[in-house]
Amino acid sequence: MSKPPLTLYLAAPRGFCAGVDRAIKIVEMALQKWGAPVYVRHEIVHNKFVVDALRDQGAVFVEELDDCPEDRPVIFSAHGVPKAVPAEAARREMVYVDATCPLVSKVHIEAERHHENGLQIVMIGHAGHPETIGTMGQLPDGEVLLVETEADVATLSVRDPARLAFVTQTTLSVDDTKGIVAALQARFPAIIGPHKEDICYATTNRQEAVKAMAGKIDAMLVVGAPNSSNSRRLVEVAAKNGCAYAQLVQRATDIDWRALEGIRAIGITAGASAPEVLVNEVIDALKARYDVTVEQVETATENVEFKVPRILRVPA
Ligand code: 10D
Ligand code: SF4
Repeated sequence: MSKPPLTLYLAAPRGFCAGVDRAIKIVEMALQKWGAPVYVRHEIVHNKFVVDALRDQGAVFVEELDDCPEDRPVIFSAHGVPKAVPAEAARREMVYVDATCPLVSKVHIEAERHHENGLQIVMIGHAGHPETIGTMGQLPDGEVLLVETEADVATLSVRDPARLAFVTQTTLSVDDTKGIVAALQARFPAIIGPHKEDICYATTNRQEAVKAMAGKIDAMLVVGAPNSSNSRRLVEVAAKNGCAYAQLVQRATDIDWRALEGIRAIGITAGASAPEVLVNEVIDALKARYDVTVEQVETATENVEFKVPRILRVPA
């Protein structure tokens, strides 16, 4: 029986960003330098397959510093950590490597600078997400107030409306964040912030590519993990921009084939923490059922690269 035709629009850029690349490299280099086990506080990036592969090489993933022995190195995940975490590691005289993405660290520095200037900070982010916890944890309690929605802005209680700044999580929806920033500026006209927001280049580019294809596809598959903020935003962006069906899949076995019945065009992208091998697995699964024609939708090219910390560049 002949297979039905399917046009597969492949988003570019998709998948690993420079911060994820660097964080994975840090764990691999630490294992080479110090041998196993190397401890990692939190999933180095939000992807089970990346984590499993590193675990196979000798990384041990824990949620708290207290779960690490003092005589083994510990790595902090790409999402960033509250200031108290490296401080505690130093107090316990542990060897630690901070894999926080430099673009997240930039937001930490921004928050500190505003605080030094006497401003209270409003963070736009998702409650409970490790990046939000890390950024808010750069400053004493009460110095950073969290807002998640425009409605939160309306009920926000601040120390002094004339002395405020805002920062954001790096993986938010660009469009939703515009609305929240506008609500903050309307309610607190003196609020200081970055030029637009702190959403990073990788998040912005992946959302742009999805927008460019959303109108011409019947369905969208986003390769990524359920706890990956940037991946989940890509599903929302597809749906909000006219794609009738958008699903987050960790790998090919997650695809809901019933939901895809009758489709003629599909979009594929991957979150910043999703390895390309899983994208290829999803494409191969589609090729097994459809007569696939692949078209790239390239809306930007990326050539960002971050150096690993100096401690890993010198032999043990
Ligand atoms: O949940 P998330 O999008 O913040 O993290 P994930 O590990 O999926 O992707 C990398 C993004 C980081 C480390 C935050 F900027
Ligand atoms: Fe860094 Fe952006 Fe990647 Fe997060 S998504 S790790 S901020 S480059």
